[in-house]
Amino acid sequence: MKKIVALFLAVMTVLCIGTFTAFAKSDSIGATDSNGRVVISSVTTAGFLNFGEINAPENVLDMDQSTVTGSSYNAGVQQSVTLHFAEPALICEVFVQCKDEGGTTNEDNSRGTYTIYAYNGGVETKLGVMKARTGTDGGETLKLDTPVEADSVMIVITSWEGTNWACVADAYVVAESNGKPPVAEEKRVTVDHAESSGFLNFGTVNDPANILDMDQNTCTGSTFNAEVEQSVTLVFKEKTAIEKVFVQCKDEGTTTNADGTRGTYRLYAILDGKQTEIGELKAVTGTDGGDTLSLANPVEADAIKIVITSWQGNLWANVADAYAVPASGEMPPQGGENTGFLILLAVVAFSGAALTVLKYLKYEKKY
Ligand SMILES: [Ca+2]
Ligand SMILES: [Ca+2]
Repeated sequence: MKKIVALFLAVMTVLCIGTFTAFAKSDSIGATDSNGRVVISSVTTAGFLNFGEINAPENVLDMDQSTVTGSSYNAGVQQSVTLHFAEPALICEVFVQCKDEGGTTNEDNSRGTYTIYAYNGGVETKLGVMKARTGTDGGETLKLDTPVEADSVMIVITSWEGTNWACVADAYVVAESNGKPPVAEEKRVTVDHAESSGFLNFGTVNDPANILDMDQNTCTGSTFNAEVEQSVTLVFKEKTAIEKVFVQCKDEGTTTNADGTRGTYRLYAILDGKQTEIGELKAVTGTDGGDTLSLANPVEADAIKIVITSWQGNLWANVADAYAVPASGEMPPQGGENTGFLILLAVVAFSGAALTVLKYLKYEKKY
């Protein structure tokens, strides 16, 4: 019985430690490490023979020049090493070095050439050609004139001299500044047209199209009327998953509410004619006006409707500008949100089982 319990406890400990290690690892994944290098989630190779650990693709991540991935040069196939990023990043440098085998073949102290490509959602960009530099201070850095957004980088061996393995010993990619591509804030969903309802029509003065020009002086609206639905709708060119909506009202120099707002907007996503409330925003005025609604999960929509639900003062109930931001694709990893909870469940279950066994043992001893 004791043996069984000991075995159970050992298995439980290993499982718990394993789970925690996996969790800690996945939790620490970010765009870059402390050196500003892009975090690599996996490495794959093509065109090399497989010699197991000796030329495992991961050897290119240990910054140990004596471990490599590669095999004899074969000009008939594409021999390459691909670094897959944990998250897409804006990159500015690629470093590659080959094994230092004491001797060099080419006059310039290199063994061959690498051609470097960046991929972003399957779209290929050739970044440049580098020498396969050897020597203990080996390696070469390809600096990019303009940062490139990428989710992976491929190093292709395009020439090799001598009989030594065509290989990559180490490689890393440096991210521009914080490494996050400047996506979400810049991108806006393409709008086909804007519509309004519940306002009096004053022609160009309150034309619905005024909310598309990002000019806070032009707006659509009229005196607040609680009896009708006063709204503005952005009709998208095509169905789009969105993650943010920005709305600002006209800056008229004064504010009515203590918090610098004029009223409230209630926002709806419209999909196939069905409208779903997605949240509320303050009608923020002032030259730095505007407020952004960030959605916890992307919502698919054909259109966004902004309804004015309250308004203070005599100024027009209005919308000056609005836009929606498409979902960036930086979705949390599948199940990522639940990992912590699952671990907690596992630990509780294991602990419960362990306690039961221990209690049973005590009971057995007693009687
Ligand atoms: Ca290495
Ligand atoms: Ca405007």
